[in-house]
Formats: sequence, C-alpha cells, structure tokens
Amino acid sequence: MIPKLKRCEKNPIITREDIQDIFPDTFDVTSVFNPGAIKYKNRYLLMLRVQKRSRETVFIMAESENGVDFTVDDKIVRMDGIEEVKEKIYHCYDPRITEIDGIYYIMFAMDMEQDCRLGLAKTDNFLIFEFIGIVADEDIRNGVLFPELFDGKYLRLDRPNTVKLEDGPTSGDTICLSESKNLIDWKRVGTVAKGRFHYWDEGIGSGPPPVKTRKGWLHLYHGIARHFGSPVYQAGIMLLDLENPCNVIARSKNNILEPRYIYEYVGQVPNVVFPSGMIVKEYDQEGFAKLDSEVFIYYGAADTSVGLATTTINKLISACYD
Ligand code: BMA
Repeated sequence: MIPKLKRCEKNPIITREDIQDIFPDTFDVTSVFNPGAIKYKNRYLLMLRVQKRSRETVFIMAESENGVDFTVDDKIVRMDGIEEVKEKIYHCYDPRITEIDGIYYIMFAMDMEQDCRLGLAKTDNFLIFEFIGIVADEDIRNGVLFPELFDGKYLRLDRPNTVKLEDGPTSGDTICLSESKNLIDWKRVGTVAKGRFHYWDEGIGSGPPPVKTRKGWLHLYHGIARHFGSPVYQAGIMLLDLENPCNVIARSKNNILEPRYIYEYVGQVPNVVFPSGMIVKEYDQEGFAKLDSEVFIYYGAADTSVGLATTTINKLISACYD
C-alpha cells in the first residue's frame, strides 16, 4: 500500500509561538490545535482553537495565500449573541466550517455545566460572527454540516457521547446522520458508521465536513484505539452514498494518518492526530471535487500544534478501498 498522505515539511505549521498576546484575552498561550478550515476569496482560512494557560479556549483566525504559511490574526473571534446563553459555557472548541450558498457556518463543541453540546454560528465575511444557537439537546460532539441541502433540509454528521470512560470526558463510537429544516431543531435520521472494536477505530467521530465527489461523499474521520491503556487518535476515510449518506460505500481498513513524528507523539495529549479541516483546491462546474485535485488536510497534533498533510481526491477515494 502506498502512503496516501504526505506531511508538510514545515510541520507543525502553527505552534503556540505563532499566537501573539492579545490584551486582555490571550497571554503566552499553551497550545493551538484542531482548526476549522475553508477557502475564502482565494485565501486559505483557519479558525484556530487556542488554549490559554487557564485552560480556557478562544478561536482565532489565521490566513494564508498558499495554505502553508499562515498569518495569525491579532484579535479573537467574538460570536455576537453567545452572551445571551443563560447556562455556563466552559469551552467552545473544535470548529468545523461549511459553506452553504455563500454563508459560512461554524459548528463546534460546547462544554457546558451538564455535558457537551453543539453550537452553531455563521458569518459571511469572517469579521462578524453571529451565534445561531445551541443545536443539540444531548451529550454530543463532532458535528459537521453537509455543504448542501437535501430536499430542502440541512444534514449533519454528529457523534453522540454515549461511551462513559473511566476517566476523562464521555466519548462515542457511532457517527450518526441528523436533519433539520431550520438549523436549530435536529432529528436523527440514522446511523452512518460504528467503531470497530480491537482495531484502530474503536471510538470514532467526524473530521471535516464531507466533500462531494462523483464517487460519493468523502468523509474523513478520527478513530480512537483504546486498547493500549492510553488512547491513540488516528484518521481514516470513508465514502458515503451521494443520495443517502447513511449508506457507507467503502471504508478504509487501515488508518491513513497516525502519530509518527515527535510533535504528534508528545504534547498536551500524547499520540493524537485529529483532522478537522480539509480544503479541496478544485471543483468542477457542478460542484464536485475534481478527482485529480490536490487536498490540504489540517489536523491537531497532540492537542498542541497544527499539522498539514496533503493528498488528492483520487488517493483518498482509493484509500477507502484499502
Ligand atoms: C477529543 C476531543 C478533541 C481532542 C481529542 C484528543 O475527545 O476533545 O478536541 O483533540 O479528544 O485529546
């Protein structure tokens, strides 16, 4: 089997050293990881998860012309309206960005008093962000919107946190499909994929939003091997049916990215690659990713820094069958 992903030679491409102090919000931050990613006006944008030494989290935008060398913003992302939420919000994290008809939606995890929820915000310029609401009423994470509507309904992949671990937060082993007419109220439609006990992906959760190809929706996800004592986070890929994404056409037997370099082995949480952003360079006129298009995958490394791996749509599709 040929390696499907190639790490960027400049990895990790963003580290805590790149985050400047933003008075009074950030000072000498601990880490930056798990970014959302999107192409906007021909520029690569990342929404960075930046963690302070208080362990509070803020989002900061970064932008680049080539997808490799990023300039990090000197202000934090503020979501208008989030202050109206009555309950305590501890952390907003792991943003995933999806464009639907010129509006950019950001779905993210929210650690609240009772458990974890999904939050949704939107922007059309990456300067002003509007908080839409809390869009889940169960313990859940890894919500990602599809980039188009299906019969007038929004679809998302999400991952209920139904697995209670001995220590640490609740996790999950099932990726589900949910639908909504208004982006606020969601109904579960079905199960997409389950974790594979004893293998690399015992626990699973969606990565970046699915990418439409002529062969199906490409869905990059993370898998957690739990049988080592301390978990190992890796990435894998599956192809979902274009009409009914609950149907998995093919799923990689092997992971396609696993911790192998020091910045992935060692850090705040060791042995983690966590893909959360995927930028496809070229789409055809009908909105399908071109098979020979280059793809940039952005991932959190050891919950400490941001890594980049490159590949093509063709290679990702073939990995689904490996
Ligand atoms: C998951 C999420 C991610 C994190 C990963 C590894 O449960 O919390 O944000 O990167 O664990 O710690």
